[in-house]
Amino acid sequence: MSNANIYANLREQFPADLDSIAVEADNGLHYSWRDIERGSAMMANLLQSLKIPAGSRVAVQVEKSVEAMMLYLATLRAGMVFLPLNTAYQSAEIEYFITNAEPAVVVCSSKNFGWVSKIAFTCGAQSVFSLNDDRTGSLLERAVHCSDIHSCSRNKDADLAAILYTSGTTGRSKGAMLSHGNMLSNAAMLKDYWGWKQGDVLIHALPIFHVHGLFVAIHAALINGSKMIWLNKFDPKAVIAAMQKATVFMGVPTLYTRMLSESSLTPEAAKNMRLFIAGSAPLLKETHEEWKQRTGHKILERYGMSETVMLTSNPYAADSRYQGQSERRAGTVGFPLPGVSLRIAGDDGKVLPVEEIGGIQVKGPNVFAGYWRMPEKTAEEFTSDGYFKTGDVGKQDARGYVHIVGRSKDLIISGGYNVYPAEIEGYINEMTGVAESALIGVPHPDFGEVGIAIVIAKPGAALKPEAILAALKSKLANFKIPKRVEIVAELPRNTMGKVQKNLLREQYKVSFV
Ligand code: MLC
Ligand code: AMP
Repeated sequence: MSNANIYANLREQFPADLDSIAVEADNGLHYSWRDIERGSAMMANLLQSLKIPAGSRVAVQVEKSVEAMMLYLATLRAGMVFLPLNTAYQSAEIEYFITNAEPAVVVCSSKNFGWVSKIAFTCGAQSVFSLNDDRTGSLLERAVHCSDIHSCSRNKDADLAAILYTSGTTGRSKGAMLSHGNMLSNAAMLKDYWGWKQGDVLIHALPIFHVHGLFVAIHAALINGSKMIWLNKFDPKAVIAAMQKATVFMGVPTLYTRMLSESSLTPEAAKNMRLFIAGSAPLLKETHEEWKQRTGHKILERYGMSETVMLTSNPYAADSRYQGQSERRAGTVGFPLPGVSLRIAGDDGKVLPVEEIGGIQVKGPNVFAGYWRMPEKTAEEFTSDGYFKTGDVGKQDARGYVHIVGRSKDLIISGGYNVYPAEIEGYINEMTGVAESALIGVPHPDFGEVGIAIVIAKPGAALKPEAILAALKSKLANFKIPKRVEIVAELPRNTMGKVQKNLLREQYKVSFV
């Protein structure tokens, strides 16, 4: 029987010449395919030497580096479950994830080792290692003594490969359980759908703790045996310079708008490029248009989620297998990907005809099995016939293109990161002198959307916006901090007493644009 382990399948596509370059890192180091194979083998052997059972969680909060990618591959090879954590998360957030996922192994930066290891050991972790972006830390010190030969774990499609938490803290955050089969089916299909070919080179400039940078980008390059030009941090000038020797780029819309501000972005700079892909947040039509004018390329927009990996995509090129799918249309997220079944449902759950707006529901080999240890939440999010309710609101037009027009979930997407208002409101509401609060998303030229907190004081209390912001900064990841706090006398409510966030969004919509 074939092995569904993702690493085993990616490894099969490595080029025959293992000494050719797999990753060109921005610190000047070049890693061969053999380095990736050997480095991840040593780390996998280290993980297995800990005598923890298959399926153990390995929680990782480290700065981006090629070694961090190897740790991801090592976890897969060892048959364990990877749990990536945003580097911006602070102690209360990390404590929630570790308590909930109960990892056997935690890996963090040396600078955070003190507080992270305390949380980890309190929650029953067996080992805590450090790993830094300059190739230092106890993980590598230990792994270097392990064999560089490793026999990959054998897995079935349904075996758990990763858990991705989809929001903040305070008990509401849910761990989406993705299997080897979910991710492998998606990677193999995208290789074909996006026309990956020999000689393609990917510019990797995204963080590697979310679906976009970790799965879509890394899997795409590895399953095509393609070299990556690796930037630990996004820098618009460096990406534009790298286009000379690359062919594919993936980014959230903010990365595109930041590059558009650079005078070095010209058709000449982008002439070697084959494909620009955007997703994770809505790409404005203006950005699409401006990019076309400045580079001659039409950005290909696609849509996905932590729970489903990729769901829809604009077409790469005309293909007789997908008739009618040839044009990349700005303002749409394209067609349901091959194998993905997508429908639009009304509030009553009935499937709606084309052009009608409703909730987007999906089914397919890429759709996750459920939320970690939350069977009730999982049951709520699936229909009785097995469709996952995405929480996104949209329509499918007569030509089959999917349009996302809003969200039924109260969510702000800022620079490609998700911010759940309920979490931030919870923190604000606990502050002395606060009666209540509402966090709303408003348009922003750089991040697409940012949060504004509207706060009501208790009678007699004198609240200061700066104090509220400072208190939030001490507790929450920086991207979740509202860009402004407004103290007001009252919040607009409907007859049921519910805060009308749509009115607030309308009132504050020109705050930053
Ligand atoms: C940084 N800041 C943000 C922010 N990122 N504020 C709001 N939203 C964000 N996304 C703030 C910090 O709080 C800080 O504020 C200041 O900006 C500088 O921080 P920084 O870390 O130096 O920022 P920078 O490096 O410029 O980061 C911006 C960015 C980054 C756009 C490069 O946010 C990013 O890499 N975004 C990509 C997210 C991503 O990969 N999403 C994929 C999700 S997967 P202060 O006040 O402290 O100075 C998914 C599924 C799918 O959604 O379909 O793909
Ligand atoms: P996450 O939970 O971080 O994986 O974020 C997933 C959410 O990002 C989706 O449910 C959408 O709301 C949003 N998203 C992803 N891609 C797009 C896109 N191309 N356009 C609009 N929203 C998107």
